[in-house]
Amino acid sequence: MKLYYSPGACSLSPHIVACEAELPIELIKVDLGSKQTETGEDFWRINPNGYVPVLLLDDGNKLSECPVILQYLADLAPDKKLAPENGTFDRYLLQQWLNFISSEIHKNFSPLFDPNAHEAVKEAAVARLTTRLKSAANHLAGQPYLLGKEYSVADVYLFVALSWGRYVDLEIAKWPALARFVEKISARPAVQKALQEED
Ligand SMILES: N[C@@H](CCC(=O)N[C@@H](CS)C(=O)NCC(=O)O)C(=O)O
Repeated sequence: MKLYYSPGACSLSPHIVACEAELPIELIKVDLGSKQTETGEDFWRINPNGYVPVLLLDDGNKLSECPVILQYLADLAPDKKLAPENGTFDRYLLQQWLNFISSEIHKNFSPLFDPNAHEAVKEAAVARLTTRLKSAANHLAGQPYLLGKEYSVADVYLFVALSWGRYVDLEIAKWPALARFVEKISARPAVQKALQEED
């Protein structure tokens, strides 16, 4: 399997999950500015939307979209219990969190990284992020992980999104529950391994 990634981007989440699940994965770095891969491929041909992550399977099939790739990888290693079993109510709760992180958190960070975004757009994004992060913090105040006692791929995705706070001057530490969560997840060996591999 090949994972097309950009260092520190949302593609770090499937990278961490591959490390957690001990799945063999080949990393292909993408320059998101030029849309060229480090192997000289035109990334537009890998993903017509031009964004990472993309998971290229050994049979030639491809998957994009973080919430889907994360679940696919978790399902390849069921013994690691990184996602509740398919068909259970807990699996829908996992998907609820993955969608929340994707549309309410991840995508509200996007204007903050966009040098062409107007100040008003950035302010609106920060306001929305603030309410969504507060909601995640309230949820995590009483339990170690998003799904309760069980660590899952949703925690990995949230951890990666929270790591962007420092680049856009959004202080995650103002929510102690989130700060504790980040500290806990970042101490995991698989997380450290993926961070080192992305340099
Ligand atoms: N809907 C996609 C969004 C992925 C995404 O926003 N990727 C960013 C990095 S975090 C990216 O590659 N941006 C470059 C671009 O859109 O040109 C997903 O969930 O995977």
